[in-house]
Amino acid sequence: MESYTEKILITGALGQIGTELTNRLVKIHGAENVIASGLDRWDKNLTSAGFYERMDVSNTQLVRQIVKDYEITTVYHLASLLSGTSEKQPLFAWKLNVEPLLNFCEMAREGMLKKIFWPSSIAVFGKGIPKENVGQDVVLNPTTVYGISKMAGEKWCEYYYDKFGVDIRSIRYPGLISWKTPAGGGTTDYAVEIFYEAVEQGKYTSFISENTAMPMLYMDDAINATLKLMDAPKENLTVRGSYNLGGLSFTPKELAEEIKKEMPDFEIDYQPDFRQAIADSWPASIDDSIAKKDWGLSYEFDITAMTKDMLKNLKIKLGK
Ligand code: AKB
Repeated sequence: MESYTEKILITGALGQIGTELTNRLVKIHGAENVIASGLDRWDKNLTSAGFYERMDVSNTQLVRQIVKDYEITTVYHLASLLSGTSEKQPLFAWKLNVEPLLNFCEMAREGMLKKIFWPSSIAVFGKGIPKENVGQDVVLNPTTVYGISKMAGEKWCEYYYDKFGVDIRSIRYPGLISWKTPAGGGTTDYAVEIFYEAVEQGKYTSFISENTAMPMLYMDDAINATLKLMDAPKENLTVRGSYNLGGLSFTPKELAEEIKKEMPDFEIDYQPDFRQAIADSWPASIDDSIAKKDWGLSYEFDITAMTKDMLKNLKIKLGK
């Protein structure tokens, strides 16, 4: 394997995944080798990266310049508009979710980058696909703007690998649950909001109906999986679009029951909105056996351990 010092650029570094991934990368590679970037001002409480670039990831020339100036070898390109927000701004979502990815693929093709991570989503599956244990290679049929953009992105990743050997790696993330940085604009976000509202109000109104199961994952497991995939020997990888990642599968009602074990007075009711139709088009559970076989995907948190950890940390964070 070629050995070199990794210089890492993270886009979307102040987002839900970005903040936690950046801090883990700093622990592994040192702050001097990690450059965080995002649209907002640098919040030093959120990221321990050695450098921060305030940049619009759609600004092709600026991004190229930054990659050049810092001699970046590896990009974690996380900036993206999630499913709910994408439905409201379809053209912008397409532009943001696809074009900057192509810019990074081009830079890798030209030899400016060695490795790229790019997140896809369970949103690629869509209507008419079996609900349970959905396999890696089913026909993709997304019916949302977000799902369409992620499916196109996966195809571009495959194309750049097949044609030019670009080493781009990807995971189809399920809904991600975490307490450090709130999620924003997703369909699975109910599973984060519910914890904030449980701690702050003792009750929650879910925008997803009680019996709708979706695949979910605790952030610690998501970060571990991402780093494991990026560390895996190239020759072990058989998927160059994006790996299925199943995590947990539960409904709002089941999650509320877990919260009630810790907070018996917690109450939930249901007022589904436009995101229900998005959830209805997604799988309830995913088969991730190929990721387990190729690069040793594994999980630490089940729904009970996750619920306990979320409530413990949020109570501290929110001073409750
Ligand atoms: C969303 O709900 O849009 C995201 C996702 C599953 O990709 N969390």
